[in-house]
Amino acid sequence: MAAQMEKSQAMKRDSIATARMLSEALPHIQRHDGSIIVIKLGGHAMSSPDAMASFARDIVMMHQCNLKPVIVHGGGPMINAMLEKLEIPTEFKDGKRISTPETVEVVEMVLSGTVNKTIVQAINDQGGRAVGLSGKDAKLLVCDQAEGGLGLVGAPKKVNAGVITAMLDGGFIPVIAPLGAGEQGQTFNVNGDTAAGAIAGGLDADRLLLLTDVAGVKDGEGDVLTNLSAEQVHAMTQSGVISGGMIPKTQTALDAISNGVRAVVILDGRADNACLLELFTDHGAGSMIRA
Ligand code: X2W
Repeated sequence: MAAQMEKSQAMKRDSIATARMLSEALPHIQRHDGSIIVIKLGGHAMSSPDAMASFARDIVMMHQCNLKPVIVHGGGPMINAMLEKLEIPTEFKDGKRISTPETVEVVEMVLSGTVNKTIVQAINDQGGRAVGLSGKDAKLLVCDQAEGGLGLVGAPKKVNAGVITAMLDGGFIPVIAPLGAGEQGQTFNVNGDTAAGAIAGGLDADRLLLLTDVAGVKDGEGDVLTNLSAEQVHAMTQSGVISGGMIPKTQTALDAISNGVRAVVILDGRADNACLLELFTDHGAGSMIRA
C-alpha cells in the first residue's frame, strides 16, 4: 500500500514538472511562431532506430508548434556500406567524396532511396506528414561542377525554393536528399552540410541547425562557446583554434549567414531532444553563430 502511494506521489511530481516545463516553453514557442528552421541530419546521427524516433518526435513537435521544419540529410556511412557491398572503391578529398558516374548512381540510390524514406517514415510514424525530395525535384538545388578534380560533386549555384515553400504552406514537412541538378542534366553528389547551407540561404531561413557528433565550437581550453559572431569565427579559424572537421561546418555557417540566414547553430545531434533543447529552452544547446 505504502509503495503504491509513493509511486502515485512520484507520478504526480513528474506531471507537475512536465506542466511547468510546457509553460516555460511558451515564450520560446511564440518567438519561433511561423519560423523556417532548416535542420541538417548527418548520417552518423541516424545510427539507431531510437535516435531516429527521438529526432522525428522533435520535428513533429516543432511542426505542431507552428514552426516550419525542413530536413536536409546526409548518409555518408550508408553510402560507404553500399559501395563496399558492391565492391566499388571510394575516396575522399577535402572531406568530399570523389564521385564517378558509377558512384553517383549508388549515392542517389542510397540517399533518395533508403535513407530519405527511413526519415520520412520515422516522422510519419510520429504523426507528422513528411514528403521526401531530392535537390533534383523541381530543380530545387541547381549546381555547377565543384572545382578540385572531384568528379560529379556539385557546388550549389541556385536554389529554386518554390517547391519547398509550397509544401510548407500545405502543412507538409519536406525531407531533402543532397543531390544537385546540373544545367546539362547531370546528377551531382552534394555534401550534406553544403546542401543544407544553400537551401537555408535560399529559403531565408530563421535558423539552420547543424546536427553533428560534437558538442559545438570549442575554445582553446576545450569549452563549448555558446554565442559567436561571424567575425569571431573568422578570427578563430585564422588562429587555428577552429580546425579539422569543424572547418567545413563553420564555413557552411558563415556562407549561410552571408546568404541571409538569421542564425546557425552547431550542436550535438546524438543528445536526446537536441532540437527542442535548442529552440524551446532558455539554455539552448551547442554554439550559435550570428552575423
Ligand atoms: C556526401 C553526401 C552525403 C553526406 C557523400 O557522398 O558522402 C560528398 O561528399 P553525411 O552523413 O552528412 O556526411 N557527398 C560530395 O554528406 O553525408
